[in-house]
Amino acid sequence: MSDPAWFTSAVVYQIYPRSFADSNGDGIGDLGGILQHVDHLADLGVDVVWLSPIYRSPQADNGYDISDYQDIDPLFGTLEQLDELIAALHDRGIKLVMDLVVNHTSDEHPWFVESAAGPDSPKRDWYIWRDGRDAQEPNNWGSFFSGSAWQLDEASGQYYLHLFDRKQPDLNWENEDVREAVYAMMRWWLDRGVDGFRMDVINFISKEQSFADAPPVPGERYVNAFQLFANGPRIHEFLAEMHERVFEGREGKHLTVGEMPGVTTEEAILYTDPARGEVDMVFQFEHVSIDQGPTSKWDWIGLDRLALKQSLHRWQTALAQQGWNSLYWDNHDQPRAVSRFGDDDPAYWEQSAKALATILHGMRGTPYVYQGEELGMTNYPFRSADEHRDVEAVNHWKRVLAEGLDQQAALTGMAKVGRDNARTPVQWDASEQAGFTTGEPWLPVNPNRSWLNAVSQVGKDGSVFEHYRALIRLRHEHPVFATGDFTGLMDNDPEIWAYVRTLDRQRLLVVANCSRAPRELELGDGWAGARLLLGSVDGRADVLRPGSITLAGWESRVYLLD
Ligand code: ISL
Ligand code: CA
Repeated sequence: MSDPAWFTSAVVYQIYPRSFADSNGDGIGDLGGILQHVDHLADLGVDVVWLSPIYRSPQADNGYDISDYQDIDPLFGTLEQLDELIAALHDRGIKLVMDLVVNHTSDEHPWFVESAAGPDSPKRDWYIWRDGRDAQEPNNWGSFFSGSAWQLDEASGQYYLHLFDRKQPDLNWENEDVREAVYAMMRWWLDRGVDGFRMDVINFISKEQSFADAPPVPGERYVNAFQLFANGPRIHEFLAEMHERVFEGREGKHLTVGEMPGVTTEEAILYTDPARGEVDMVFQFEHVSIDQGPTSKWDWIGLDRLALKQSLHRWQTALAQQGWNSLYWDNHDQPRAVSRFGDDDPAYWEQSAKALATILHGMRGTPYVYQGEELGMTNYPFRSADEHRDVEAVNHWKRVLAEGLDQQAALTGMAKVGRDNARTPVQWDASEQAGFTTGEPWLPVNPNRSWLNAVSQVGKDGSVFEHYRALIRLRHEHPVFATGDFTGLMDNDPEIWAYVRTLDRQRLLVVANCSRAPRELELGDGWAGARLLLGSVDGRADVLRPGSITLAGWESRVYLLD
């Protein structure tokens, strides 16, 4: 085998700037705040930072609606501060990856303003304009953020497509000038010193050009037309072209990760096969859809932990020979991992946060840590609809009211899977605003900041933070973490999460008890003599003896035999 790619042993940390740290007291996190905390990232030991969007934006979707790709929104700071951040990170050996949001722009982007000027505009074709059908939308496609995916432009009488908010019109990737403009922008950022891109919903950029109706869903006026815009006819062509036009001939170790809702293992292999030159890795969505019912993301049906484990193990096995995957429990769009997949009851919170970390970081793939995850931050105790700020939740609630849908079910869904769970301020210390701001934070701080915060964990033996730090160090030290083969153990046990990684003579054993009750495990004599690399409970024997072991509730361990 040729040398494994550098990112197989790397760990990425995601910053959602709005909620990370505020340096000027306006209650909104900013670049100045990130600059104050770069040592937190260096202490943790991560290799790459992925920064959610900080470009100029009307903030309809917290920056995922961009009106200028080549400037920083004053809310977050200046280009000079970004240069400073790149330098501060590079000084510490950390790369910076920017968010690339090019399925759509803001409706305030000059490209769209020009496109909307009229049917004869030279940029008309840069977006997706269609005539209506019988004085209604061109088709039945629904927006991810409720309602139709088409917005009527009164002046021209035509509609434009927006898969997300109406302030996020979709670019027309069939148009070569659009593609060249995007590639030029990407090169500009690489020239400025950034190390790659996380590509927002990048598997949506090639749409089925018929714009036919999606199969109707009884009782729904607008439906998710997923199969007509995800992984579309020219997607591989576009990504290969992007790779060639942007990265070819460039020195350095870049990182590209495609966010791809609905991607299958078969497609992921194609997207990430190095020989095809598309992206380094994908974000798949299978494991973050397991607690969702068939109708929508708000239809929360509770967690089937066996299904969760089997899903992740299936991805491990499917990409064993070819392809590379990202590993993540949460991000700015998902509820907090420990509340969703672990147990955030104070009695089990710490062990379960460490168990989730152990399970994920022991796998094959590139692990991602979402800000606050390294502290075991939890969901926010949402009680009412007006506590939510996110456009997705706000629009959903409007629809629930307008259509007389079940309010209690909607509130439960919003509390369980609403995106603002991940967006409450990072808890730096125990003070009232958790050290996030000297002003009023844009979203309230979780009340558990009194005991759950960075100050009480950094440098404290046995803390969640120190556990993450240890796992990241292990990936750097032992190649078996990066490239070892994966074999699932006890695949039908809903509580024990266990697997083996193998590389040459090295064998790694990862075991976690995903339940409150202690569990006895028969490991078999083959593991006698294995060294305990990391455990979540203090005082366990350093070396495994023949026979069984007993894991306390939510305890996890990593053993190495070589
Ligand atoms: O989960 C989803 C589909 O399975 C959708 O909510 C959505 O496609 C997905 O989360 C895409 O997210 C990204 O694009 C959005 C933005 O709001 C998110 O913050 C971003 O991560 C539009 O830019
Ligand atoms: Ca600020």
